[in-house]
Amino acid sequence: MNKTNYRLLFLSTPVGALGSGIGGGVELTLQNAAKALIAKGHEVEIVAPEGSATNVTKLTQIAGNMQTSAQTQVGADLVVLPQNSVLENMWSYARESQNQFDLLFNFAYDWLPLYLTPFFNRPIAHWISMSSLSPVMDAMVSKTSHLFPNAIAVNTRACADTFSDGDRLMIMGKGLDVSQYNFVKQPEKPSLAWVGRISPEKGLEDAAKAAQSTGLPLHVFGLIQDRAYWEQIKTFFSKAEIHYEGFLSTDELQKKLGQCSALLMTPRWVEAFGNAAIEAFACGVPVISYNSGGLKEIVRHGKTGFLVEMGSVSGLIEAISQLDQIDRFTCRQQLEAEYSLEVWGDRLEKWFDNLITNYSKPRF
Ligand code: HBI
Repeated sequence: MNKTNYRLLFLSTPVGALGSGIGGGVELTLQNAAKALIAKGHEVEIVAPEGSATNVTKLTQIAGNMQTSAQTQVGADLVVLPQNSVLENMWSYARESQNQFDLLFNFAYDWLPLYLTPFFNRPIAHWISMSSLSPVMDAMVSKTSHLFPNAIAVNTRACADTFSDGDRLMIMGKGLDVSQYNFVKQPEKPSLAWVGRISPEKGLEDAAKAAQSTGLPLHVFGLIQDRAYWEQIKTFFSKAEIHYEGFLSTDELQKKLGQCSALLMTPRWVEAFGNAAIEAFACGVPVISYNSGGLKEIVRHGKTGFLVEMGSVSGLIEAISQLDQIDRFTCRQQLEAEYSLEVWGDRLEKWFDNLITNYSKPRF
């Protein structure tokens, strides 16, 4: 059968401009998904808030007020939408231009795009980038998963299981552009890395404590989202050697990350995936992580890193002492086998084939 080249509209997260780091992992996910599908001959246009930047494909910037972050809506029964919301304006643009596309791909972790799905005359695929956070969002995820079976994807089974209709969600994994990451066989000197938005749910304090106990330097990469939390950690762990490296481009990040002995992942929440884990693997860096969320499905204990009991800093320290058991090339091999753009692109394309071929508006 001759392969159809799709015209796809990607709608980014409304919490921040693409490239600002405010959108966290979902910015990388969106751009890698666009790369993966463009490599397979499809066309992608990205819609994102004003001030966004990308070198991957055509970008349409939309004005309006940023959306309130879902992390501030934990447990909420209400939907919050600012006046002249960029989310509302992005979806007005989508409604006006939908007939130029075969499918829309939503990356916002928000109620509105899910609710709007039956109002459109094009299939909408949804990427749910975090675990369950609020009843009002969970209810809309469930409702949409019943109206449009297979239209909602998550990274991992662990993330899906936090939603009441988790069995109706597609487990799509993740992919990255392997050619952007250089494998480092052996770092020049021992050190630890931590990558992520610096915010309480990411548990940076545990990594600082492990660094202080082992005396190893800790290189911290990511946007300082919660300044007070960051200052608290530096004060409390004043004896730890902490180097803040900033929110870096992929190329700058991989150069420094590759020189680390291990990446510590210390999430306090059910980490939906953990982009940093596969970026570390791409550089040959083993991952020491809490045995929680998506990381349970990514890290091979004793092979590409270690999984320790949730919240156990002593477990982190124990694992750090066993790092010489890990062959760093195994990390790179797992990445290439399971998380390359080709592997992920095939999965996304099959998903879209199914949604486009079987699309029909629900009969009410
Ligand atoms: N909050 N309301 C809202 N919408 C998002 O798209 C969103 C968010 N908080 C965090 C976030 N996206 C991303 O950082 C994660 O999806 C990775």
